Amino acid sequence: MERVSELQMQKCMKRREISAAAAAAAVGAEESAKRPCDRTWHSGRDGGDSAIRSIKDYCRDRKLPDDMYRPVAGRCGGGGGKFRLADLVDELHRVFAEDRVNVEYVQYLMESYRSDPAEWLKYAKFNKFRYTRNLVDAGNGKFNLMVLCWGEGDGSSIHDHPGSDCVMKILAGQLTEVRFAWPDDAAPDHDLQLQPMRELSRTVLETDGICHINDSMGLHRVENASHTDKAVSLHLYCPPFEECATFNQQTGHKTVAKSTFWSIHGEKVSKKRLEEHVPDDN
Ligand code: 2CO
Ligand code: FE2
Repeated sequence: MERVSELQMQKCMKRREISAAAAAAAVGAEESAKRPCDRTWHSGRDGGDSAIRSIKDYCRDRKLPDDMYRPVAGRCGGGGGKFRLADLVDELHRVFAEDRVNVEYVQYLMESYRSDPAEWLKYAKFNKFRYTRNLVDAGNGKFNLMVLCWGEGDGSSIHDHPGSDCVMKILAGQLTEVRFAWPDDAAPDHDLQLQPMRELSRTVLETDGICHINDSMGLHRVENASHTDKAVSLHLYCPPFEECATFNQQTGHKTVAKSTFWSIHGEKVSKKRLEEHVPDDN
């Protein structure tokens, strides 16, 4: 594996702990930009045991407390029973109460949850024209958790995740994540140039699959390529954001777009409130 450059290291440093994609950063931001849905650990056959070990080793090496990271119910000796959506939310609140959070552990939690429609159906509110964002939990201000509903053929535009880590999990159907390199802002006369954006990778995510992205890993577009099936996904953003940049694939031109909710805690947001923020396709 390539070593990360000094510059990339500095870029990643700021979020090294929150984004303990740190392990990913150690692997190399450049390397991870080439890989879609980079996962810095693999739960494998041991049900996540190695993930917990690697998270704890990471913390120990850096003299960070590791006692808040533990196996969850039903996984690697974490006790029997089911790890429900409510358990996921509780566990997220527990770890995000700390100043620093290991994103590998957040990935582990998101993967450990097994999609059960009975638990998330109340949040799954569709719009026939575009994908919807439905808030499940506002966290403690450090993260938020939402259900996204994708009709047949729906897709986002190419966008960033301003300063945030995004962990996304498929709850139903399939989604395709297309990852792009950032446009080259350094190019002379960038504003005048038409530069098609460079596609880095394309990954089909199946139900219960997860994916992780932050700005150091590139930009992405998510789409439901199916013309017969809807799709639903669960997204955690840390920290939450209210707007992001969207990019024109042909020119790389950037626009700022509001990220609005279609429903909050299962209640549809009023038309008036939605009209105050005309939703952009982000
Ligand atoms: N980031 C997009 C949004 O929050 C969804 S694509 O997955 O990150 O609307
Ligand atoms: Fe996204």
